[in-house]
Amino acid sequence: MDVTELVEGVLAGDRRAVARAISLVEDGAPELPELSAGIYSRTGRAATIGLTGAPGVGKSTLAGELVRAVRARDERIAVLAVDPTSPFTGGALLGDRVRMQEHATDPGVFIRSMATRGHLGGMALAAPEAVRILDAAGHDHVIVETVGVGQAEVDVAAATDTTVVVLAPGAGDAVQMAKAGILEVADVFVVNKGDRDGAGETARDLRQMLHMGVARDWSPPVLTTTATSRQGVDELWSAVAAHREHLAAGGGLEAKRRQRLRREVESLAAERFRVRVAASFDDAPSLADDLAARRVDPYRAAVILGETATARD
Ligand SMILES: Nc1nc2c(ncn2[C@@H]2O[C@H](COP(=O)(O)OP(=O)(O)O)[C@@H](O)[C@H]2O)c(=O)[nH]1
Ligand SMILES: [Mg+2]
Repeated sequence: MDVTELVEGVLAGDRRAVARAISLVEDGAPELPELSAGIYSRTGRAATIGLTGAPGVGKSTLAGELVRAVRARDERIAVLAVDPTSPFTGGALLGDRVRMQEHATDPGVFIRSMATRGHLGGMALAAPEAVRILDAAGHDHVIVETVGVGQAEVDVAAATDTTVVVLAPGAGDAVQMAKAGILEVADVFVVNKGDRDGAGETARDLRQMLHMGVARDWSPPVLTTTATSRQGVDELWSAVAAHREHLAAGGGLEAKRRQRLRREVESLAAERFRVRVAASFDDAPSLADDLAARRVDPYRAAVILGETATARD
């Protein structure tokens, strides 16, 4: 494959090139480093938004409405629906596409689902590269929707400029979120299905829970929406914009992105080293024997293995 051509296609915003590039990310293809090198200097423009919350709370419906709001201003937007736990893009993500069907033929909108396949380090490392591809392709906004609210999903959704946590009326949700560490990473809370009984109560419970938490320099607002009738969507968009302005004004956006990149590179480097270490037992054939015969203890063996891995080329 001609990666130079692919890079040019992505930078020109060509949809097929973008789709192809994201498939390379999913597969952890060997062309990935070259692709990354080609696009990286052209990233950093897009505003990124993470949408997380339990399955069925209305994330995709809300994403579709946010797309509509962005398109009304004639800006470009991409939605990346991510399933960090499944190697297949399963039913949940298919449902997402149905929910955003009306935007499918709009050239200013790119919708794509993504699952982990071959990528080293899984979705936590694959998703940021996919977002950069969408960014380099000229989308003004990139929404990252995760299928659920587990640790992997929270990590993916939190790797954005603004993380939106969506709930629906009903007991248990807020407690579950506190456990998953979501209260700390959320910048905006949405209680969707505002047309259902108990929406007010859920919002109240959530506000109370937030009051008990540690004070932050940004107090996450708790909004109520009814995505199916478009109620509260403009307010949600305003809250996202306000958070972004807050970040930008205090230099926090740069700091947040910088920290995110550091963590990403640390994980990439660690993953590379882990693979080398695993392969290094072959370079030190007697080490396993020495270990088994109790001539070398595990701590000493780890040092030897690490050195063997470092010397590997
Ligand atoms: N009553 C009601 N139903 C909603 C609302 N928003 C979404 N839904 C419905 O909830 C279901 C799940 O929505 P979906 O967007 O796929 O949720 P996701 O799994 O979080 O992405 C769909 O049948 C939606 O039509 C809402 O505000 N009120
Ligand atoms: Mg969805």
